[in-house]
Amino acid sequence: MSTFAAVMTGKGTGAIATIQLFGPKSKTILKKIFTPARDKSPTLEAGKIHLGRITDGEETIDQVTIGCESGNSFAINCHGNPLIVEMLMQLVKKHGAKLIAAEQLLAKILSEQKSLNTIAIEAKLTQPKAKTLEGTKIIANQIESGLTKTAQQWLDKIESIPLEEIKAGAAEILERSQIARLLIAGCKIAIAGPPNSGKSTLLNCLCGTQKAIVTDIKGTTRDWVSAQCRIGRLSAELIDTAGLGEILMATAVDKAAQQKSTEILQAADLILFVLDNNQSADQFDDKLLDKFSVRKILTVLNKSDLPAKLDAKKLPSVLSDTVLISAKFQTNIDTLINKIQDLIANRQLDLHTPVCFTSRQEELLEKLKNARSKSSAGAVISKLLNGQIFRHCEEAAKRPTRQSQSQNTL
Ligand SMILES: Nc1nc2c(ncn2[C@@H]2O[C@H](COP(=O)(O)OP(=O)(O)OP(=O)(O)O)[C@@H](O)[C@H]2O)c(=O)[nH]1
Ligand SMILES: [Mg+2]
Repeated sequence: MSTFAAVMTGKGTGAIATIQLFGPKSKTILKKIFTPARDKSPTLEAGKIHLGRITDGEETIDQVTIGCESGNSFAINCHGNPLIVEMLMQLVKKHGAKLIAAEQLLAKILSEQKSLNTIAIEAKLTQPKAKTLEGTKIIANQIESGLTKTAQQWLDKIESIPLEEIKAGAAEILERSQIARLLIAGCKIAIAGPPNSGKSTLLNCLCGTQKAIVTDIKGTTRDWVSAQCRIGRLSAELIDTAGLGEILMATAVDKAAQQKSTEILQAADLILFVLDNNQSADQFDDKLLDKFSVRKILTVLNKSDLPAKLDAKKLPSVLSDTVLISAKFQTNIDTLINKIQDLIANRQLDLHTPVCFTSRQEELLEKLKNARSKSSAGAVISKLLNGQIFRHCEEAAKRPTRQSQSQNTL
């Protein structure tokens, strides 16, 4: 097995950074580059922390502490200047370590821990990326209880539980996981509507900053603007699409922007269709609605501070769920936020309930839902608990991430 190194702390400047060395040659490499402050020949045994310097020949690169986690795993805690981190990475590379991304290294370390099943490893890899606190708790709970416990119970009692019960259980988990996914990975909300209705003003109002340019000129937003923000208990990527109103007379550039807008609309978990309440209901072309393949649409009647000229009853039925606000004066935004939450994640989720949270688990539960025999169901459940970790981790191992790419080329 090779020896690997990765920067485990976030990118950019920080007070400290941690480089993890993992693999059979880790200790040998450290003995060549680490000069301890006191004990001149430290054993680097597990559980100890040593203060000292990392040197490249005569040159001292940084003062560090070395955390000895096991015989082949060491944490080099150095100063957080990215230039120092880069020099240390190049030094360990020179001595034989392969530079990889933090997630890949974590996957390797976790895979070595025989006490962890595959769901637990995936949980530990996915948890740092969860977009909401509820999401992190849901994932943590899948290790001891949740999906692990359910899968283990199915496997233990495979002879006595009816196949149909297992299949129904898998279907239920898949269904429930859709809400969990929104809490773990965040959701996408597209803001669409005719030009000048207040889409960009609404984006700015919901994310609390001036992300998108607002003017009274129709078609101000030519491209799409996105912002990450919290909406109640949700973490949402809000995307202000380019005005779709003039779709029929689009120029080539507009067509490209509108094509992008169409893709965004189709990938969204919810569309906020913003209309100007100070204009009549025919302010948009009905053909626009053909672009909406998602079922969840909330019609936002904007500019409630101006006289109402729009008769909501005249709107097509797909736009019948409405909320009246003023984005400019931030009126009724709480009602809008509550409606968004209800539409996206209308159910509270018991945080201990079994859910799946990786594409590998999802694929296996789909197979389980359609299993034809007890033996095939058993094989799928075994894979769920002890199969190879999810594919994208293995692919990531082949394809260096941007972080490790820059480290390799510098
Ligand atoms: N009175 C009033 N004016 C508003 C409100 N919301 C937006 N506006 C105004 O409407 C105009 C258009 O707002 P934008 O947010 O740029 O509209 P848009 O839908 O993004 O427009 P395009 O990017 O051109 O499609 C600006 O002058 C805003 O100040 C509102 O609640 N009340
Ligand atoms: Mg705009």
